[in-house]
Amino acid sequence: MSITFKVPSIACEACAKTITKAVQSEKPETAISIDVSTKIVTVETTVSEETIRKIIEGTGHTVED
Ligand SMILES: [Cu+2]
Repeated sequence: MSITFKVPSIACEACAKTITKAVQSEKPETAISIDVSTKIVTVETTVSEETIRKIIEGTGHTVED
């Protein structure tokens, strides 16, 4: 399942790396790509949207509804 999130607090490549690392350390089977310019996070995963959202929020970033 492919899910996209808008994360307006992503400002640079380091933010993207932080989020990528957090998601992949908790859910290693998840493929994640982040477009820093559009602040769109795309994940390919079997876990729920809510789970991924919580991981992203756990890094201090804000996911737009
Ligand atoms: Cu940053």
